[in-house]
Amino acid sequence: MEKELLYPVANVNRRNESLDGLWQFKFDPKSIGEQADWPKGLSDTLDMPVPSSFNDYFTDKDSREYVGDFWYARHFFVPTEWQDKLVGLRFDAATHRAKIYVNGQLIRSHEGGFLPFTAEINRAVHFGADNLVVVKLNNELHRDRLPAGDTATLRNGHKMAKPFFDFYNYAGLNRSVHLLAVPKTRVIDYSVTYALDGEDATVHYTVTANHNADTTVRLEDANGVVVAKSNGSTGDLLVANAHLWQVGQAYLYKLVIELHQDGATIDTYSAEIGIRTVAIVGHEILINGQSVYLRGFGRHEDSNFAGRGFDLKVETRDLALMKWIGANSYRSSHYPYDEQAYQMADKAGILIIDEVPAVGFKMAAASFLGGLDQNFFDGDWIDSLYDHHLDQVQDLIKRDKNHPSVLAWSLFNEPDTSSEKCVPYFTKLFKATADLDPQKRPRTFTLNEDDTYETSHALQFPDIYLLNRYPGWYHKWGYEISDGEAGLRDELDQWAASDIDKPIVFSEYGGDTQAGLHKLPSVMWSEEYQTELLEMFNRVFDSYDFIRGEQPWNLADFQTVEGNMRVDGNKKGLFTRDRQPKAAAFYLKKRWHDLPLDYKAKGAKS
Ligand code: CKX
Repeated sequence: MEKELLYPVANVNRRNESLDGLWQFKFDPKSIGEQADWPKGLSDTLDMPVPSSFNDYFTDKDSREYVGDFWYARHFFVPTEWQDKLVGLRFDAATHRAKIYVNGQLIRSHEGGFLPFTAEINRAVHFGADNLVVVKLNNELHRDRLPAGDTATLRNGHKMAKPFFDFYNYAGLNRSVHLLAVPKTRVIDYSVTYALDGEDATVHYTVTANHNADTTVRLEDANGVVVAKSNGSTGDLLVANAHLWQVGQAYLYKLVIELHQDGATIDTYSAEIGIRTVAIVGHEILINGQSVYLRGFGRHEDSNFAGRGFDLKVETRDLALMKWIGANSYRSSHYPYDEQAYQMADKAGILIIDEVPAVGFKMAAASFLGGLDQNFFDGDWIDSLYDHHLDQVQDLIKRDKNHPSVLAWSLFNEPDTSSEKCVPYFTKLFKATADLDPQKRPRTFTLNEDDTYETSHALQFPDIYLLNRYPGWYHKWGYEISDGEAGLRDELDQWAASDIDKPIVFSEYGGDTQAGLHKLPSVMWSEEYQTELLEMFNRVFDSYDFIRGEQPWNLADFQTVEGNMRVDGNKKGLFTRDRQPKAAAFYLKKRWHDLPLDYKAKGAKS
């Protein structure tokens, strides 16, 4: 079960019970928990909601900023009827590293705070009785882990997070916990690829089971009518008059996989899929062969109280805001989001650039936030970091490969590519991940301001260029914005003069804006300045044919470390942290609703 990442379902063969709710919680600043028998039960605990980050419930600063080991526990009941099944605990995310104990026994460990894992617990569990799960978590940051950072120790002995990235290091059981029971012979993975032929489509599927069994697969349309069937662990489902998944007009089929032995159905797994193709041809991003101009956002899983805890209510509001403003895409900056976000995007026809938490791979990011000066890819942490990085790309693609919403894989955010020292790492990672996605979707990463056509040593790697650019904010700001625009055009003129024949998407740009601050004429931080800044970028985007997408930073204001560049967080949101529009949101709404989906396509109306 350890390497199985299928999203939990409940059906005639499978059980899936939620363990969300109030858990016991306790800090362990001296890391004594294991010697003190905490795996057998916690005493003197607080109540902590799951899913949630622990940080923002506390009213004292030492607790909110706590870095180190901390523990969660709760009781759960396992029915006797599950004795012939494999029983597991599935953590949708535990940030950043976890050890899982059941009834005092260590079951498994996991590194990485944004991807799911399952602990198989049969050897420890009491059937027909009460059980105890105790989780030891740790939220320290290190240079050889994702996301990258340091953990400092203050003179008073308290540890402190020093992220090399610009979002608050929220931690805890940030996503749901499930109690699962699955058949001993079962489906452990599946994948689909698509070929379109006129009005028809072929869905090529592969089902992986852990033991031999007869496999049947059927495809049901949105009304539950079976439109194609096949036998065997790999095969083709031929769909006449296929209803394609389109951007903004999603259509989902249900893929139903069954395993049979001796005439009995021993496992069933079903999931929604969308028939569509993805291709990059020259400057075009093609979905089903049709050019799509991206508009949308970089986002964060971030909200009041729950921190980075996934909240369906916030995700629902965010999707409503994206629909209102005319967005068709987002980047899961800077980590994989909760799986429910992808299911919701599948239904809404939203495209996702799906990112691993490879953020902070740049020492300038550390000095921007704290002060260091060395090339990141020259550090002695690189080999160990690479192993963690590859592991997370593998899990990301395994987890998300069947979502029609996933457009591309983003393997880094703003790594330092301004020196050739990055090249061996990039070469190895791009090679090792080339065949992971059966749909062969584009792989990419964002290029920071310092990494231009002239300076980057990694331009050979991405299939789409993602540019994060901040003229008008981090340089050439305020009254100098016209020089910022001229400089941006100079850079784009170099791209235009090059022989590079790939799309460019602006994956970050914008400026911090205090909601409610109005100034005539504008000044930085005012709502008027944010609109003027976006207008400047849009003039530039409209002048270059190869720019095929715009994703301003950020959908909403979000929390960061405190510092002299931040007033209670990053305020570059088009919406406030409580998801209300700033003035620039109305401006973008007009632009994005007016732009055709295939803006700039060859032969398209503009
Ligand atoms: N890009 C100069 C990464 C994001 C940050 C954004 C910002 C930076 C800018 C790089 O995670 O939030 O500073 O607003």
